[in-house]
Amino acid sequence: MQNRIITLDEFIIRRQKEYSLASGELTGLLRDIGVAAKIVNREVNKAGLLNILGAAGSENTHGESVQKLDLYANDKLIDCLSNSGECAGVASEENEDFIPIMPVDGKQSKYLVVMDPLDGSSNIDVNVSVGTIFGIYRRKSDPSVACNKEDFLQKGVDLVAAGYVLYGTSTILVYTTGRGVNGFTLDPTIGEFCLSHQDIKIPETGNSYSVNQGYYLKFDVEMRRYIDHCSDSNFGLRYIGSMVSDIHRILLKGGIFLYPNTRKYPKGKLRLLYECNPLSFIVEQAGGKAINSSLQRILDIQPTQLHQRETIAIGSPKMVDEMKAFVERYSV
Ligand code: AHM
Ligand code: MG
Repeated sequence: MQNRIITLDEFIIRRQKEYSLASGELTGLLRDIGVAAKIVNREVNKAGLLNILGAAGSENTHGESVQKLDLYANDKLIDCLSNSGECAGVASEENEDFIPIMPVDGKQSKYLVVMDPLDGSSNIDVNVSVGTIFGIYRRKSDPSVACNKEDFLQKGVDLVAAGYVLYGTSTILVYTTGRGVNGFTLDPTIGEFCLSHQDIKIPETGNSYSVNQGYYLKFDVEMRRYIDHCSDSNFGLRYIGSMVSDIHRILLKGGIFLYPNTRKYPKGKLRLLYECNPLSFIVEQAGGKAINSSLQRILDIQPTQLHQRETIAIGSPKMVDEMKAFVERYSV
């Protein structure tokens, strides 16, 4: 058995060497995200010291203004992506519009990042896990000019890479470049993400489901029938309210996550570009499935807006298929 520690940086570089045509840009970009994740992790871990360090919006004891953590994470990620010139633009859940990044030292990057810098941020105040979600696309426009909105409106199936960072009992970064999914746990003693979950495969099925059951009466009848079936089958209900955490559990233990349409969110709540697509890419890479309430594969949906919302059912392949069968049977 191999006990040698493999750091995220080492792993990324090794993978790059397997591609004879790789330019190193994607490698650099993934490493930038790894650095940003460590910085965000440091701040998330300090969140409980709010009363000592100062509440968001106030000034801390050093006279510096204290930012809300989701905005802090957004700024740090954008900083890290801007510094190296490996990224041509960012679209974030926190920004109304995309942000073009100017070339650094004349380097014209062909990659773009879409991200939710701190998903589930309402959980921070109560010490529950939160996460960062990211996706990487190859831009369609000429790299010698600034990127445009159409560059970001690509289907999930065109993702070059996607990942998430879960700030939980440990901090773990999980990513894929379309050739399997690997997880790296942050060892705080050496400040490195170390390979801990190699070639993750989602279980074919599971015995838990994840949905905000408080909205049950607001779901369509076919979704209610499927939820009744989960309950009748004695499946456990697990819902953290932080999608990254729920998906991470499902990836390792099996299960299904649902965010269907409700009266409040007729098209679902979650964002196609920043949440649904990157997580669907990862789950599919691990052998799972992801579809919307109209039974369309998430990764095949053509986005028309940056902040577009989408319904989602994602997780173990057999459970998604079963949900699909319920929708087909009970929808009029
Ligand atoms: P956010 O991006 O504003 O943090 O919202 C996304 C989160 C997901 O992480 C989570 O699964 C969902 O919203 C919870 O929503 P609800 O409270 O409606 O169940
Ligand atoms: Mg979010």
